[in-house]
Amino acid sequence: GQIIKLEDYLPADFVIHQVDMTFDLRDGHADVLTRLVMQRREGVAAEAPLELDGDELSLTSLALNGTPVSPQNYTVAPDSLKIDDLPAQDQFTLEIGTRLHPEQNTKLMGLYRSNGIWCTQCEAQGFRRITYFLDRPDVLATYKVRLEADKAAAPVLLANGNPVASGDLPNGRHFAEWIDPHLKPSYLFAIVGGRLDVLKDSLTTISGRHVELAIYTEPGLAERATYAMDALKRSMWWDERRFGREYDLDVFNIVAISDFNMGAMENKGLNVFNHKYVLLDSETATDADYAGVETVIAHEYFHNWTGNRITCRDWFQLCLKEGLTVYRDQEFSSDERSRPVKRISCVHTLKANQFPEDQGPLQHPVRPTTYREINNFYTATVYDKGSELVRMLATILGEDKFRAGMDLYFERHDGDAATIEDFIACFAQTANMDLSQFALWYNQAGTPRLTVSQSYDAKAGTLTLNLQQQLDKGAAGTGTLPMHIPVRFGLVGANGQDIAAEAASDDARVSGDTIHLTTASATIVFTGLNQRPLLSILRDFSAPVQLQYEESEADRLALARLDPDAYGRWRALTDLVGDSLADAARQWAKSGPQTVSDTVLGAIVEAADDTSLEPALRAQMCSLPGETEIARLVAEDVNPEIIHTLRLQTLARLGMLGGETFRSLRAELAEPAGEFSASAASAGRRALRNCLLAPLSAAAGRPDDAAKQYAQATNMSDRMAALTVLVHQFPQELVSQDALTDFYNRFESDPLVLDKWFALQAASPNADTLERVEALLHHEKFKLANPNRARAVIGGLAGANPSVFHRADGAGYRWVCGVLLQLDSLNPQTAARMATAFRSWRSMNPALRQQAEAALRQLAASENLSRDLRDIVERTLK
Ligand code: HT7
Ligand code: ZN
Repeated sequence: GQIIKLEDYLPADFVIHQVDMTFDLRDGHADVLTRLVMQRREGVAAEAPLELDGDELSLTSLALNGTPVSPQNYTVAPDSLKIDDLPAQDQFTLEIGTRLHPEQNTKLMGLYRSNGIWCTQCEAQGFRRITYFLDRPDVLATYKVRLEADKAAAPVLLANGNPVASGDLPNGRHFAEWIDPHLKPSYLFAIVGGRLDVLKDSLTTISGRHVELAIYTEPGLAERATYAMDALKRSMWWDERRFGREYDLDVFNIVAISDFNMGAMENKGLNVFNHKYVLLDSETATDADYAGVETVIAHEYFHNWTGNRITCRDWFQLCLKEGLTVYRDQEFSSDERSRPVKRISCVHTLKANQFPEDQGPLQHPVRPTTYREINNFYTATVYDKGSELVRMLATILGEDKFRAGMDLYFERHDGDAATIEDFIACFAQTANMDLSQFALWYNQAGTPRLTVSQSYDAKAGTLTLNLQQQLDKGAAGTGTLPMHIPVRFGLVGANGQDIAAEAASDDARVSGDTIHLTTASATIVFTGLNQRPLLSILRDFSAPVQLQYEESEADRLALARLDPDAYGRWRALTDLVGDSLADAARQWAKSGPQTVSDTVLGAIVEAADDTSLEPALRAQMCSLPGETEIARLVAEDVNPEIIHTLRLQTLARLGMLGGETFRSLRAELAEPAGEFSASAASAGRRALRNCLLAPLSAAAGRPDDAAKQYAQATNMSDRMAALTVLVHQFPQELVSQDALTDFYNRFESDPLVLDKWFALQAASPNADTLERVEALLHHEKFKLANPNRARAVIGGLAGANPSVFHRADGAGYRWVCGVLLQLDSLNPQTAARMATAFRSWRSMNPALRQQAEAALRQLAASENLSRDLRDIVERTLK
């Protein structure tokens, strides 16, 4: 496939001032008439033709200024339309007719039907599947849209912007017209039509604008959008208070859709969501689902300013909207919930998803410079590392200067298609700082190693810290220059309080609680210390680096107990537990079974029981790292089978050691029936109670507690926690099979809950899982074309079941590749995303590496691979 390069960027030859579209929606096909008011950009050669993008399109008419274009003057193909002989300077109108077949659109890009509902997905390049267009984010226009459909089939007709007209038409049809007064790129275009229920509300913005809010769902489900609506209103208020950003239309509509490639889409005034991120109640959704809905609702809403009003000049700048908007949604959740708990969960996600990407074959900088398929760049690096870069900027500048930079960005670039350079320039100006070294973070791929060593001189009362940064060249081949790394820290005294740290001779590299490391190596001396402090390093995970720090077990244990910074306590304990498990796994592979020390497990028990900490944090501290996480720490020659057994045995030993404590905690934390609250505090108590069930059950070697919890559960968090223990720890027991059957019978008609049922079985670490998963593919409720269902089964196995995916005989790899090939013919984007499960194949042991490579090479040899899947497979093999 063709490689697109950032360095080749040129503005389009033509501008589009106005877009008017009419959609005639019918069963079987949709006719689209698009009227573009265009003009050649100043300075462009008069003879330059107009080249429009298309994708699988069929042209039905073409007229220039009202007159059909003669066939000699244009060349048309499904993926392009080239028109010659256009006016040299004047404005002209181009009318383009296209016929679409939404029911056959299984790629779910462009116009498609989901359970009968007409809906669109245009980011990144879906608009070109609706009409021929300059389908690029720097072409901004205002849009007017008219929708016509059968009134019974589609009583609701929605588009971007504000509604301006509606009425009846002959033959039981009707129409609706919408105008979006804001300039927007085509990727933010959306229409929806169908039989939909609605949950309505309204809000008055800070300047007094009345906004009608509506969440549309499939029939009968609107009530389940209540929490999403509440999250939306809180998001709108928060953006006003925290960033001074106000909403700008009369309506804000959200539509929940069953078939959707990603989480949600921020189309102007008409967000379209995967229904997973809208529909909730306590019986069908876990606390994690609630938190996910809050985050995604906020994220898409925040895009209204960071993404929509200020968009990206080109797709290389994707992190400009995504990294920044993730930062904003994380800040929102931190303010709404618990800041340390949110931060820990983000760091956990970053390490689990972004670190392997950054350290493997799919590595790319936060702002990439080349791509073959842009859909494959909606990655953890662009989103999550992108957010970390914004957070570092806030740390380096401080709250006020950061806010001033954001204000300038909003003011200077409102209505623009901007770049990362534009963004950084705003902060450089308001802070009066040279941020060119910081900007390297956007261009240099990879996770820098931050090596820290310390020495304490009791006589002199000094602590000398040495910090070194090193970035290795990885798959992306980008630069390795030292970057600006803000390292937050604390010096903790024996009494558990921070000691005021004085850097020798007012070292300018130390400012408050932050060391600004800008060189490859730095030595910093702290003076005036009358005791050896505990070094609490990289607090708040102030930079996305791999910390290499020879820290004694005693120091880690002490920090896990004493650090006044909650993140610091979690960091010390999880590093201790993680390293202990990784060391044991490595050693096991060499010389047989190993265990983690009782001291380490005792620290977990102590954290679980520490009532000075909030329960959600205690749950984070006492959950053992997952198998994939342990594999990441082992780093090379990984044996997933050993890790699986080691983890299960460690869980059992933790359950033995914590027995009494864990049981009484579970009793204390039990919630009186009928008193469900979705609040973060209640969710935290459930999280702590539920995370103790796994070790207790493993220690008992019996499913009784889990079976009892399953039977008595009154909410989905408790039910899923119990069912997970049953299915994963006691797969052969009758109670486990009965519980699975009960779960199915209860929720058979609820697709979102059924996804959990499919995923849980695919993630079950058993000898017969592959056979069971194969059978699931033939289950009457399995539909490969539905991305959530496909992700549940393929992702459940490839992403959440390491000991089966990495089976020694390679059957797991072959099974996944086989299903991916089938999925690719329906939905390349989803297939490509699932294929990234192979990204760490080189860290496996030699026998597994060989199996993985063989399976991938066989997949690569398939003739009809999509560009999406081929791009991932070929880069993974490189
Ligand atoms: N900006 C949205 C990205 C998105 C997307 C991208 C490619 C294909 C389908 C898609 N659906 C949504 C989501 C977001 O980050 O807010
Ligand atoms: Zn986004």
